[in-house]
Amino acid sequence: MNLNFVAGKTFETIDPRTGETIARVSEGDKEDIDLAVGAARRAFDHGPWPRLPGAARAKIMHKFADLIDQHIEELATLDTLNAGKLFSWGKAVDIPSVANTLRYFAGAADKIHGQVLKMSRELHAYTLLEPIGVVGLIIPWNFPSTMFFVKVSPALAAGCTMVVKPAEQTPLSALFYAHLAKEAGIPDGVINVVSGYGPTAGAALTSHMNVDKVSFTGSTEVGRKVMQAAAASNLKTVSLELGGKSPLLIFDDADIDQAADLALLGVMHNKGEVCVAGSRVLVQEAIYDEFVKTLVEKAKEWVVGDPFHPNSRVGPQVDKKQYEKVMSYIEHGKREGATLLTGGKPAAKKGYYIEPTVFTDVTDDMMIVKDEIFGPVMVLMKFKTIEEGIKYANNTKYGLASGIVTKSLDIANTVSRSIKAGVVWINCYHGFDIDCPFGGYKMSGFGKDFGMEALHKYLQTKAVVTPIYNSPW
Ligand code: TXE
Repeated sequence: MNLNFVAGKTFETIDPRTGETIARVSEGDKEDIDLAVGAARRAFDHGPWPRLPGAARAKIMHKFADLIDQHIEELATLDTLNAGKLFSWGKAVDIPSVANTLRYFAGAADKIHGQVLKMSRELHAYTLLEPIGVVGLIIPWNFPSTMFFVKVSPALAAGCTMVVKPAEQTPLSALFYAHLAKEAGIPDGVINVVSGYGPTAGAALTSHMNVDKVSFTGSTEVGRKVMQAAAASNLKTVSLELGGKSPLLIFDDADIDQAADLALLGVMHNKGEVCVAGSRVLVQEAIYDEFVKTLVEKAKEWVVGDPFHPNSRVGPQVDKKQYEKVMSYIEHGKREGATLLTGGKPAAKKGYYIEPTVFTDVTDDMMIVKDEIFGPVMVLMKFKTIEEGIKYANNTKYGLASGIVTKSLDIANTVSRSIKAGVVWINCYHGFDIDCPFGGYKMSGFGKDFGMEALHKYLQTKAVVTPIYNSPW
């Protein structure tokens, strides 16, 4: 582990509860990415990791997971301090799940095999699944631990070596994980973490000639740049998990209490800084008025406050830039003529806290309806028929996630097949599991994180063909 980068520069990392500096972190740039890619290349071309039996890789991955379990408190603390995430959630859910993500993919490491093919001619052929090589993993700040492991774990299981670029807002837990990887016995050069900014360190990774694949989670804008850099350099493969403006459709037969709880969970969880946030809530007209009353009442349960406090449900936005972005959308919504049902203001004098906010009386062309806000802001719309609900739900450039609340199996089946999104949650929201493939349709990107599909992103197929008997091929 080398925490001193070439130029010796550092940048501040802040505590969003106060806006104050927690620490200065080494700032990696192009030269550091070069060194890290060089180390990963050597580890891939000559090191033990890709050559170990899968079971041996799995054993080390299990040790890595056990070490995470031993440090749950510290890791949850780092993500709360650095990203404003709820400590109770980090301790109970986020950090234990990342250890389990490692274990899930460790379980696959010794089950990676090709197929014997039935050829139409006198040829014997089979496929080998080989690790893709050196991978660049660029991760965002909203789930610093989860995103680190949804990318690192399948890449490790596949036998790849990697350079991870954590978001500049949240480098702390990633650096801790690099330290634990070493302690677990991951060989040198296999996981390289370079903290730094996107346009410098991140861009250097995406355009590097010696990187074979980039897996990126972040904004749609930058996703586009990642593809361009890949195309302009060595045509490395790319997978992208980008933004969303996900719809939650609530039908007339829904239990209103349950629906209001789900709607709030959908968009307020992790203070709305969730790519799958159910930020557009579409309610069928017969229950609309009653739903609004219940929702506004229940919004009060989403207490804003210090994410270390056990009663808080909404922490601060990650930094000043995101806070200002969300506040400016709220101001836009007011100016564009939407009705503010609740919230709409900063929630504290210090730090980046924003009140849970709900707008209604919106139209399709409003920015608050079209754009990903990435904060605790819901827009509420009314629809008449099932067809109209589906039309509104699909009226977005994004296609990451969606939800349906209904008691009718017919509605659930019809609507889930009509929505253009990578996941449909029926009578639940944020129903994630490591076994369930996750990734977008449309401009929300392509390539799945989670599930066995994620492992296959880090593998490539080689066909091996030989004559069955000595024929003149
Ligand atoms: O994202 P960026 P930002 C959305 C969300 C948010 C908006 C902006 O709407 O408000 O994006 O957030 C790295 N080459 N999402 O500006 O810039 C960067 O360093 C290579 C949704 O933080 O996309 C970080 O590691 N990499 C999203 C990562 O990309 C570059 C999560 C994400 O940052 C780069 C985050 C470049 N040119 C934001 N520029 C989700 N899908 O969950 C930046 N990066």
